[in-house]
Amino acid sequence: MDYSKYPAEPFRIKMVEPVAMISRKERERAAKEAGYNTFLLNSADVYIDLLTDSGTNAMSDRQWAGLLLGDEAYSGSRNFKHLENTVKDLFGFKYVVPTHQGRGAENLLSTIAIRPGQYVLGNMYFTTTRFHQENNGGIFVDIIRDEAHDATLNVPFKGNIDLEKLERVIVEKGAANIAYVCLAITVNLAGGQPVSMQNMREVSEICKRYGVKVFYDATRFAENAYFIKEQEPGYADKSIADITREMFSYADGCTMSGKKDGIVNIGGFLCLNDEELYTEATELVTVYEGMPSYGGMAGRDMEALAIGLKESMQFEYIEHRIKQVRYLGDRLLAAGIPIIEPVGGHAVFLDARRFCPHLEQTQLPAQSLANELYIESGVRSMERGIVSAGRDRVTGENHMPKLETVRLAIPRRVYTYKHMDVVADAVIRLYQRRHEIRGLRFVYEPKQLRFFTARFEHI
Ligand code: PM9
Repeated sequence: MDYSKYPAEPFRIKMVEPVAMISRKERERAAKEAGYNTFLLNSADVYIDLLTDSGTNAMSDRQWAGLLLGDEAYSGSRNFKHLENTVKDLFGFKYVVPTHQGRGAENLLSTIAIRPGQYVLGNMYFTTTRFHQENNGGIFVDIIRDEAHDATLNVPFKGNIDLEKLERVIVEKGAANIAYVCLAITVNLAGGQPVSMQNMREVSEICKRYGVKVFYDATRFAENAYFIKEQEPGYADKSIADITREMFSYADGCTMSGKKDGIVNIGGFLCLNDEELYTEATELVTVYEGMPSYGGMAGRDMEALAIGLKESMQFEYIEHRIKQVRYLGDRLLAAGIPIIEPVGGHAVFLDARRFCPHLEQTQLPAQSLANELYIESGVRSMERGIVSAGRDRVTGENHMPKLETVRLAIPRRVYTYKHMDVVADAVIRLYQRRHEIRGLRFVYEPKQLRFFTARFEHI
């Protein structure tokens, strides 16, 4: 084993949670009872849970200690001060509004910054983000570079915004009709692909020229910062903290789900520089989340988040994090399994189009593959394809994303390299009998964010 390529865990394990695998017959029953939707499985029926890296992280001893310092006053909690000061210090924004999780922040931002009929430009959609943008009358326009929609292209910084597309849309629609640019670091549905510092700088320059605001989806900012350090000329000797500070210097604010790079189980926030927007956000947060000094989080949650944000920027932590995910990807690539390349920050994405070429996209190949992987091995993953993409609000037609994938998302500090081996072996076994994977169809389709609670049956 090359330990610089795949570093050992930079932590000792001091508490464990036993996991068990039920039999294949029981998994078949569980999958059926869950309507062939991996979201609806009971966690007790799952062996290795790669459904999401969101809120599934293992907290450190310091974070657990922080929980005991929770100041559960209704308002003015000292833990909020700690969180607020930490975020201001790390990200450099003027104002911080706490929320219960990322979509709470998305709701606030979309409500205060979008007028109905305005366009919101983004580097690929994300499910909850686009929901809130559209729910507030925004029209989402994807301006990510074309390569991001092709799973086979192995190019760095595949999450970058296409600057020509950005400028063209601003000129065509008129700057006044652009609500803002939403730049995600990293881009989840493109495979956890990072955005380069140069791209952030150039996006900021163009947007400033036209008077358009730029808000980041900062959910996986530390992973993005690591990729910049590793791959962008001029950043090898900079700390993750310096890179983070520079990244955010090109933004007017951000939404954050603390459940990812905050390394906690719940929490989030909105950052802003504009005082008027901040005032509006504080008025609105009391409606949907709670006081501007807790926003739906307990005091102890805010304490754990303040500590987790700092831990996610420690070099040993983030290097292991990225390289453990890469290890799983490398094992799959070595076995000829089709995945999104390059391997991104938080997950490995199986390319269901190439895995199941015998299934049409309308036969939900990624949903089918995710289910078969569970039945094969007890490994839970998530569909990220046509089901997640949902329907066009105007025409009612299915969005047909080019990427039809199954995401193996790795929770932070939870699983070992051996677990990655178990997952890789399961995928490889399934690949050998991939022709047996049958398509699915909806039997229950929720009106919004359908992937969470939809039910399916075999065609
Ligand atoms: N992401 C994920 O599994 C959890 C919910 S969707 C299955 O990837 C980005 C880039 C995210 C994200 C959540 C949110 C919303 C915003 N942006 O889940 O509300 O990946 O904290 O964050 C999930 P919350």
